Amino acid sequence: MSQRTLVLLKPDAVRRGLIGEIIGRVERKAGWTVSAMELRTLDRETLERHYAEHVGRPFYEPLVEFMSSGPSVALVVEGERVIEGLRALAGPTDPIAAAPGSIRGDFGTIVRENLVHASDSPESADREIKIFFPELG
Ligand code: IDP
Ligand code: MG
Repeated sequence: MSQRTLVLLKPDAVRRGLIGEIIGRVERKAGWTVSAMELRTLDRETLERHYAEHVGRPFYEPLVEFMSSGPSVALVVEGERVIEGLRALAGPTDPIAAAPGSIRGDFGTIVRENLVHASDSPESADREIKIFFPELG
């Protein structure tokens, strides 16, 4: 079942020079391909759309501050069960709870600065791809 998912390499990942490391892990999965990519500092409006479900939560404002603090890399990745697969590659939200071998488990310690975003469902992937790459609709 080939799918598309929206991945963000968050500002901490870019600042720490982990773009290649993280994209390398994605590329090494058989048959997965990067089909769109852009380096860009995200503005509040884009982040409010992207994180709409979290607006008003206590962690929302600091999350937007962090996510707009420097450039991110936005990617569309395509391939077999890539939505579920990218969430597994990333690991759970809390990097301390994330297993070693996952991106968050290998590189993170702070919940907010957990290196990557990956769409959590086909509906989220469609919605999020439209935000970052409207031309892919
Ligand atoms: P996810 O990225 O694993 O899907 P979500 O619950 O959708 O996690 O939260 C979005 C992002 O908000 C997380 O990746 C993390 O950066 C941040 N976040 C979530 N919960 C907390 C929290 O309790 N404290 C600080 N930041 C949080
Ligand atoms: Mg989420």
